[in-house]
Amino acid sequence: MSETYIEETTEAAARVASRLRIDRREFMQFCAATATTLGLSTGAEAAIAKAVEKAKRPSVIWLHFQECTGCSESLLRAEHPTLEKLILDVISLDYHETLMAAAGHQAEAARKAAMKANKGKYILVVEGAIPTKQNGIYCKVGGQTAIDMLKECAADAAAVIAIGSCASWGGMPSTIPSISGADSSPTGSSGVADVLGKPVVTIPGCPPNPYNFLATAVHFLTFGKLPDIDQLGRPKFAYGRIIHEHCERRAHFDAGRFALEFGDEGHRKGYCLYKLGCKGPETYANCSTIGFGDVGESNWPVACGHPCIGCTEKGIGFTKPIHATAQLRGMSPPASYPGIVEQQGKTSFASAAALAAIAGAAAGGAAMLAKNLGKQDETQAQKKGE
Ligand code: FSX
Ligand code: SF4
Ligand code: F3S
Repeated sequence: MSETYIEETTEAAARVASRLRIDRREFMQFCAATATTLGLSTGAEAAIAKAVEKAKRPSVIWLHFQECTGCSESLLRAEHPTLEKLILDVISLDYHETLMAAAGHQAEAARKAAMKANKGKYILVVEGAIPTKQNGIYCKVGGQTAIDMLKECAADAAAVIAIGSCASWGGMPSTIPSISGADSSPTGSSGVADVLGKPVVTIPGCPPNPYNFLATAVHFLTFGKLPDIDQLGRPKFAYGRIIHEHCERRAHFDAGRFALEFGDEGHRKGYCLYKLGCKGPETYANCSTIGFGDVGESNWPVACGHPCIGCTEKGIGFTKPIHATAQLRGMSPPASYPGIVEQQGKTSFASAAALAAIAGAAAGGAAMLAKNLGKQDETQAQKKGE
């Protein structure tokens, strides 16, 4: 990087910092963290700093349907004072039902005016599922069904982002009640892509991590396009790996140390939560690497001592029983997967090697793993007085 470039970046950062009334270093830290979250190479923070300073903020129209407003809450109530300032600086939030001062006809007029003024250029963000049963009568805003409002707003949008699991795939409102004969949710709650009949960017999570939205918006601002997505519309930078891969309790999983009950010794010692139903091994998200709300450590479910419920993952979150154990990818339990708590000497080398493979351990570590699995059981049995 040339000296001029560094100087220009420093000046750009100083201008944004003064505009937001935050420290310049804090702003550069944000740019560096966003570049890292996006998986960009070193130096990309300079491009981000310049884009945030210069680029015209994209107009955002934010709709709310079947949801709890947790997506907006997590975005705007972060402990860190700069987060919401940055969000509101990076985008121009022109219509947001729960934040705008306008109400009734005034609010509807504001939405139409923003759509007209930014035709073909605005980003449509949708929070909440869309009820589709009985022509969508279960959710109406200003007399219009969610289905009609979504279609109307999506028609002239430059990009559509479904924020939260509800908008991504139906989320909690799409849960099928456990009564006989029910084969769908009472209101037919659906995700945005299903209603529009075309793929959209999805940022699942209940609520989703605000940084994933912010990083997506910054990517749009810096490169003029949305980040690469997977087949479910999820940005690959955030949903490319399972939580289990980078979990801080992973060493305990590999060594066979598990919490068996809430509050037991293993739980108090921070052991792996797999046996309590942690869905980290089958859930794609970056919770274990970026945390939530910028409040420091212990700021994601597993760090707080609760198993991941798979809230980002269709078919897992709000669907799979909360204490059911996760499917370990790459093998089919129970045939090839050993009982994690086995007497020492009973765990076969082959089954331990298979576990070691899925756990990412080297094959050579399998013997040690088998030993540890046995030891774990022995210790736990001794403590229980068995
Ligand atoms: Fe709530 Fe959003 Fe969950 Fe849904 O987040 S936190 S119910 S994903 O749409 O408001
Ligand atoms: Fe972490 Fe859950 Fe994996 Fe255990 S099972 S290592 S708690 S993600
Ligand atoms: Fe959700 Fe699991 Fe992350 S419950 S917030 S995907 S740790």
